[in-house]
Amino acid sequence: FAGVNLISENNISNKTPWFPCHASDLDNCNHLMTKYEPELDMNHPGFADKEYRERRKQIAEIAFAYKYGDPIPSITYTESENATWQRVFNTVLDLMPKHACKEYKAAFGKLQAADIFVPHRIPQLEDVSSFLRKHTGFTLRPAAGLLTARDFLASLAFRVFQSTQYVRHANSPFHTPEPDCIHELLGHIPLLADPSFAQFSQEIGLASLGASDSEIEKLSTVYWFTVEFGLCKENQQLKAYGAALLSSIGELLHALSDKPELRPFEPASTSVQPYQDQEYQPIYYVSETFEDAKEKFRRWVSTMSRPFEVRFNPHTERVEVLDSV
Ligand code: TIH
Ligand code: FE2
Repeated sequence: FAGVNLISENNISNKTPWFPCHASDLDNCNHLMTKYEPELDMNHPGFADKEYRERRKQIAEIAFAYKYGDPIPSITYTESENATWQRVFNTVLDLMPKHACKEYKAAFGKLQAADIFVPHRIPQLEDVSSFLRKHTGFTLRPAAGLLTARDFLASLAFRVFQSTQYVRHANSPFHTPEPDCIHELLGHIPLLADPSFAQFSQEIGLASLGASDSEIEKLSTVYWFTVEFGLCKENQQLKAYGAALLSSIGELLHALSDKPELRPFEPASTSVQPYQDQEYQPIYYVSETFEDAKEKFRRWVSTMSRPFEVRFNPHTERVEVLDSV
């Protein structure tokens, strides 16, 4: 797919940015952001740890070599990596009953029943991918690190979640500013097994295909304040559904304390709220339910400027472009 030629209002031909049209095109959607690399960021807990940086490189190679259709290679995690997982896993077990939304808890139970979520070893992405496929059709691809928003969001359109496979540094188990597999597994995986949430995630992805840079920025801000840091209500009580809250005990307790500001999720304003990603968030957005968040999101997306619609055909794993406007 080479880009749609569009004639804009003043008759200037604009090219829509390239976007993947088939799940196999995601082989080209693996561009990394350089933020937080242990090699480059002096504040990274792994910056002075040569062994850690070597390990990161080794695991990143798997992601760079990965092609559509390959099984995800398994990793032999070290004792120390498994111990880090266990520390976070146990705190999630402690806090989840009170603070996680019901959809997260239900899927978490299924992952335990399937013997994928156990305290003493890090789950393998291939097993998790098969589990998700059975529940919502989502699958995983290994990612080498923090991807560009455009590449990351595009994969969601195909119900593909790009997941890191390395483990956070042992010195910072309860909060890290970059994604790692503990964040993906304990944060994202349970809700990707929930049909309503999976649909919401895919719709963010579909809206991103061929979007302008400023629209990508807005969509990734919506993603940030919902999928990563979202709060919701259950019987008048606040619960967490955001992955970055559920994988970080430190931030989860901060979000549910009286310190941060809470605002209702409204895509038009949420999408332009600046955020920082080094420290805990000062503002969180609260959704009534996933269905409500989805409806609001749909209404807002329909005001975006893209002059065509897309739909995903699950039989062919292809995105079809419909000339609509
Ligand atoms: N802060 C999360 C954690 O510690 O698990 C990781 C991140 C996810 C998204 C941005 S940072
Ligand atoms: Fe994440």
